[in-house]
Amino acid sequence: MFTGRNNGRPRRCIFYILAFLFSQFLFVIILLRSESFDNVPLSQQTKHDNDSWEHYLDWREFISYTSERSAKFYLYNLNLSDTLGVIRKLPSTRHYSCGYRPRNLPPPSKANVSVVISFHNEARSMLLRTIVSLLARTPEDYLHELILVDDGSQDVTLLADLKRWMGGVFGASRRLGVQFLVNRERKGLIWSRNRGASLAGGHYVLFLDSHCEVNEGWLEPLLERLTLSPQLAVSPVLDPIDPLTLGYRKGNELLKGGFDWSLHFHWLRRQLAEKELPEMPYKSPAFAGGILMMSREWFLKLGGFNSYLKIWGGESIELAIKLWLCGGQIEIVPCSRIGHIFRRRHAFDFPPQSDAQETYLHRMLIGFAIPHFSPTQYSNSKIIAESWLDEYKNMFYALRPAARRIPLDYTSDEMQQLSRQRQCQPFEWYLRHVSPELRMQFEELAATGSLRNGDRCLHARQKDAQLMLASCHHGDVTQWSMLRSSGQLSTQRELCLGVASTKRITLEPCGRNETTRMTQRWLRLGTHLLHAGTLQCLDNPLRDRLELSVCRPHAPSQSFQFALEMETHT
Ligand code: LR7
Ligand code: MN
Repeated sequence: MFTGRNNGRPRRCIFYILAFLFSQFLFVIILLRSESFDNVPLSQQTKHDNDSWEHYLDWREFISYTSERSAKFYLYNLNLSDTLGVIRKLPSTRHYSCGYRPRNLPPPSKANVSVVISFHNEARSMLLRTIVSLLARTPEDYLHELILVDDGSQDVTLLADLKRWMGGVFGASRRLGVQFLVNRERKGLIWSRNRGASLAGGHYVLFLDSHCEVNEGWLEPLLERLTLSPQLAVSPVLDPIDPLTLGYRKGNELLKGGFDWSLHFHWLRRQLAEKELPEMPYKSPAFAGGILMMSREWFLKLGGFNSYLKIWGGESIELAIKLWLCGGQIEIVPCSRIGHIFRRRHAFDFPPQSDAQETYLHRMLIGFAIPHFSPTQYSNSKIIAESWLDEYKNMFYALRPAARRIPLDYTSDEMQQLSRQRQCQPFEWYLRHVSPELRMQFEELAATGSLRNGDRCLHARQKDAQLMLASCHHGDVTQWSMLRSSGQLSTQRELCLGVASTKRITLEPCGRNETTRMTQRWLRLGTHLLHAGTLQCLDNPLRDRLELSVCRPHAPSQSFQFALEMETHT
């Protein structure tokens, strides 16, 4: 009996141990399947393994709450975005040597980054992919925090839902902070990014759009450059993601950022110096758009993005100018790659403006149909010109005469004070040392702006490029540029005034070869425009007629005056 009782105890023990282990096993299973990942430590969240993300984050449920379902709303393929998953493998688009080159990085305690993402009406799956790609492909120790600013999105539960999925985890782990900010009323991306940066605690701040995917190893090459020089600002090369197929392509590392005298962003081809490899970091007159990283302290010392700029546009050009003029530099780093969805036009409207003048400009500017051109950008450009261009602002006004009429509740005093404090260079210096392209555009110009004959101006109609004489006060009246060396007279859309074989005046794509150049070549005799091929003068004998006729020195119908005459340079 005793033996029997003694034999029963270990058996019961084994039973209890097995039951305990089984319950633990069940608990772990339940925990892993749990929708909330409150108790999962961050170290597990940032595994560089795509499966772990699929597992812990129930992203399907999160994205299923996307309230607006039309692709038209977002201007990209929403259904595809929803099915792509929260993270996907991206092709390696950088030079193969970028992956194995040893990097000289400071310890994370001296070089961590706060990432600021402001978004307005972004699809949930797209925003999530931006965030997850960032968390999965950034070394944990260098990522100080994520600052998400919901800029008045229509999807009002978005931020709360995001918080629900992410907040507990990141809050508990203390390794990565996440700040969720919301503007109930839309304030624009410039204001939002400034707010994010002012609350950031990392050494560096990175501004990112909300429809990006960072590629493997994006951060290290940027950090390496930034630690060499505290006043440097860097951009990755942007890899285009197609809005329809969401295909990820390699961006071009032979381009740098720049702008023209209308203060519109342009890509500029760069020439490689002898022995310069395309994958090496290179200087750029402007950022590759708005995705940029720099020391937070330096950013704040420069006053951040100019807070007078409204909603969208121009802020990265303004920052680029003041960086260069006030002792900083800009580099593009081809070993760092970030994918960005390039949409053909804005996915959002601009808030209605109360000011009648601006509303007028708005309506007028829609006629311009220049991609990425907005009324706020227009008054934003005026602020940039007034703040930094010194006497060169006349170039801007000659090309954008309507900007003169925009009333601004802004004086450039603040910028001038900053400029004095930081001992910034005059704009002339930028032309000499940073952007020879912009200087050449300036030096190549003989005259520019509207072209007046009597009380009317030569105009190339927007929809069909038909030439006519229109009121000079018409806001979008054509701005012409007369080039010194080629004698071409071109519009901003690179159409040139030419003469067909029938002697008819035409508007045609500006030619680069000698023959077309000859038919597009004009000489100036006082205010007369003499066509080099026919040796006859541009004439407006009747109200809407435009023709060539024998030059008559005092004929008012042959007198054409530009808004801005350039001085001759030596
Ligand atoms: O009112 C708004 N509030 C916002 O938060 C309007 C927009 N946004 C958000 C928006 O959700 C997005 O995440 O701001 C970000 C940028 O707006 P986009 O993506 O509609 O514009 P974009 O890609 O054409 O923006 C380029 O120009 C902007 C000018 O203000 C910014 O500088 C963007 O950062 C910039 N984007 C890039 O640099 C990517 C490459 C494009 C180029 C060249
Ligand atoms: Mn964008």
